[in-house]
Amino acid sequence: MAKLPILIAPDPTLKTAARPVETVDDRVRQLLDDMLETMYDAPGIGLAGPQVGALERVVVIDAAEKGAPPQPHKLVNPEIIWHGEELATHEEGCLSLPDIFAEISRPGHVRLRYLDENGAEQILDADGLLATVVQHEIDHLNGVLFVDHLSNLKRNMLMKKLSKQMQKSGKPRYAAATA
Ligand code: GNR
Ligand code: NI
Repeated sequence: MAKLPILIAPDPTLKTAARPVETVDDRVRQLLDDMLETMYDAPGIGLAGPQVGALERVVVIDAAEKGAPPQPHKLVNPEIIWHGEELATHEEGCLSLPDIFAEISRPGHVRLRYLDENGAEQILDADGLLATVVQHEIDHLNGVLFVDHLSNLKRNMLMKKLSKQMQKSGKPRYAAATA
């Protein structure tokens, strides 16, 4: 197991679509384990390949309530095959957009097809927070961040806030950014 560095926006990798996994082998299983460790450590309730620099369609999620037993999901090549008509609104955050939050509306119920860590096809029905996180993670696989669902005005405002925060934090990638 290893903790992986998480990319922070605006990193071009986060805007790039990820390629499907061809074979679920030991390398992919190791990546999924490392991603779960990274997610729990962060802490977060989801993490997608591109966030750790892997442009592959892999996702880990654990949206179990606090105090409940852990419910890790490892999803390879996840695809939404159905979504309900009703929208649900949740406040979203993202490990690649630290301390940025916004309310986002998405289908409240989705059905997913994916490969598990043994390469077997599975179906997952998700509602509530899990449905939100599944859609947030599949967006990452397509180079989409939750702020991309907002108006340009709101997104620009939040990205400016992030840039200021990162400069203040002294993270080397941001030290040279213009004020
Ligand atoms: O940890 C996370 N919490 C969260 C809260 C509401 C909606 C989506 C998320 S996912 C996020 C972790 C993350 O950035 N996954 O890509
Ligand atoms: Ni995210």
